[in-house]
Amino acid sequence: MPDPVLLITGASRGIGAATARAAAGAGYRVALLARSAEALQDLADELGGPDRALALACDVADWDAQAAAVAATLDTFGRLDAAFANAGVGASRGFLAESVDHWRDMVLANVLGAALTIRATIPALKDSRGHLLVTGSVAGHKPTPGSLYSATKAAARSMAEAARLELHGSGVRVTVVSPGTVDTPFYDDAPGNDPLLAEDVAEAVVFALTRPPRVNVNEILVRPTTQEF
Ligand code: NJP
Repeated sequence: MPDPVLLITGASRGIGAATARAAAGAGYRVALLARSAEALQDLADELGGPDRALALACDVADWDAQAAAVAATLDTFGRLDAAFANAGVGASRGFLAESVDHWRDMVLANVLGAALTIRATIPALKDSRGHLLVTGSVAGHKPTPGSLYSATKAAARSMAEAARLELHGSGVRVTVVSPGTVDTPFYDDAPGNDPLLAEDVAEAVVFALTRPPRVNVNEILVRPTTQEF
């Protein structure tokens, strides 16, 4: 059995990069997608180079780019066992805050981008009876005042459940990983006291990935112990 292959969007830093490191440590080969080509290549080199990690510069809002990245993954590694739709963008709260252009980029990355990852990977995941994972958020469970970001993450969570229902019977598992505050470049300065580290979320992803095939961990909600909401 060749080593399994995990495709990760938003792999250039933060939760995606930490998940790539954790999954590589658990024996996965990884396909790394984001727009920052140099950061992806540095991470691919760190994880063992072309036999173990593939850097694929890609805007998740671009269907042709995502389809090409999945095709390149299959060409290089010959299989796809799991896909983690993790790329995402935040925004300040307030319907009068942020620019309309920033809102557009956020909605395209968090909602359309995740949908395109699902669309691009479903055929290969059905072939491998694989695993689809989506990054949600505590904010997707409960809107916060003036947060369009919350709405995008509610959509991501709903999309994952829609995919689970569509894929029922195919052997493909679907997991939403919904973190509270994580200290990543997502924030200039992560709020609260003692936030999660990217590695904490990465461990949750690898936990779901490495359960036996009969076990589908549908959702992991993980907050810092200090976080109330
Ligand atoms: O954020 P950050 P996190 N096309 O900024 C990529 C969610 N979350 O790791 O393209 C392709 O360090 C970007 O790469 P680049 C959050 O909503 C977080 O914390 O090179 N890639 C980078 O790799 C998101 O869904 C917290 O700029 C695009 C990555 O996304 C996920 O966790 C709490 C892209 C962002 O890395 C990872 O966020 C929570 C595009 N169009 C949920 N746009 C938290 N940090 O507290 C962005 O509940 N990326």
